[in-house]
Amino acid sequence: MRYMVIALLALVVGCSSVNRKDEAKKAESTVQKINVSVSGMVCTSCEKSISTKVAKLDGVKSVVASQKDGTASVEFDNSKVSEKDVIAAIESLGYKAHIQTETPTAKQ
Ligand SMILES: [Cu+2]
Repeated sequence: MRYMVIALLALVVGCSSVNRKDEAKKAESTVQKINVSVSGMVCTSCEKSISTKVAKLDGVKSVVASQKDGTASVEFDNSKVSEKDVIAAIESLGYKAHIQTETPTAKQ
């Protein structure tokens, strides 16, 4: 009898984990926008090389790099590419990059 319960439990757990995986897959396939703080940009060609490099990543929709603000805002399909890939692409060019908080800042 105990084995029966265990088998039943395994079935229930198995089923619900399959469902959860499907939900996660659906939720993952969304466009996400992040602001990356980039240090080391000194001119407009820095902006351009970062934009070009990040835009080459599969799943990246748009990149706006600003030397003045020291940021790059990146829109990407997070089922294809991750924040880490974006950071790695920027850092491979020799800049320091990290994700800024996504909460809107008051400075204008
Ligand atoms: Cu430059």
